[in-house]
Amino acid sequence: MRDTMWRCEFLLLAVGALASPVLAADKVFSVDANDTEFDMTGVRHLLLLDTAYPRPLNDTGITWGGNFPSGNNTTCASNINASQDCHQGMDATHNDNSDGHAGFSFTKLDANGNSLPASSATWSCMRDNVTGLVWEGKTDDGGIHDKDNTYKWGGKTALGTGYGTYYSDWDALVDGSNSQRLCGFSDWRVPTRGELQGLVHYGRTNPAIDTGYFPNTLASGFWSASPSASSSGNAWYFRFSIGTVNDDGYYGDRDYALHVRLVRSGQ
Ligand SMILES: [Ca+2]
Ligand SMILES: [Ca+2]
Ligand SMILES: [Ca+2]
Repeated sequence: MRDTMWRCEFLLLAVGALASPVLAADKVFSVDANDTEFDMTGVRHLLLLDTAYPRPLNDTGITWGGNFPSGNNTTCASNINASQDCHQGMDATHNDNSDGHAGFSFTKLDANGNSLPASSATWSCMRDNVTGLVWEGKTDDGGIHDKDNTYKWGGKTALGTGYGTYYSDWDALVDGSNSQRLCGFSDWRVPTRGELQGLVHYGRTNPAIDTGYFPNTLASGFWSASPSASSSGNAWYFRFSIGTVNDDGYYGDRDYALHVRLVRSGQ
């Protein structure tokens, strides 16, 4: 199992290196090598989906490391083993909390897509300055962007159509965001599994996301647009409670009522 793990990590690194020289390569080490329920089939799917991910990846948000011979090193300053997550990637090279925790870099956008200062108390969307993606801001106003809304899987912009059951629950969110030109854009869609993982802040929990830029995020499951390749009744989601994939390391039944945060890409 361990040998297979390393091989997969190498492949992920190779894919990322081709995609961008700014890769935060240690993202792949978020997989727990001691997790006996870890699903190698899932890693293969991740490879396939992320091969078409032509942009830099975010780092993990983890800024501390283990400390020899025991405990944690909260500043990542004197670890014996220098090959820890906190020494690698954007969190090490661009550690600036003024634009999002450590290596994360976000810009708040108003409803028309204009950039706002970091101090702005209200905003509609968040631009990820590392990945280039723009994310829908959730609300608590009972509207289509309300944080409490849930959906079954498979509406507009879901991937792999025609393979199994596709529900249309989130169509009102996709169509509504496009028709209102949320933040100036009309190409909103449900994120791929790789894009959604890029939002996970592995340095915190409940929710595992940068809450300074992503308020109104429930510590719960969020669908990706990515179906399971091995089961027509399932699809991939992330638990933003602790940042793991699905409930059990596998994938979720498409009739689960989960949340959705839309994304858009391009210029
Ligand atoms: Ca790192
Ligand atoms: Ca930052
Ligand atoms: Ca609400």
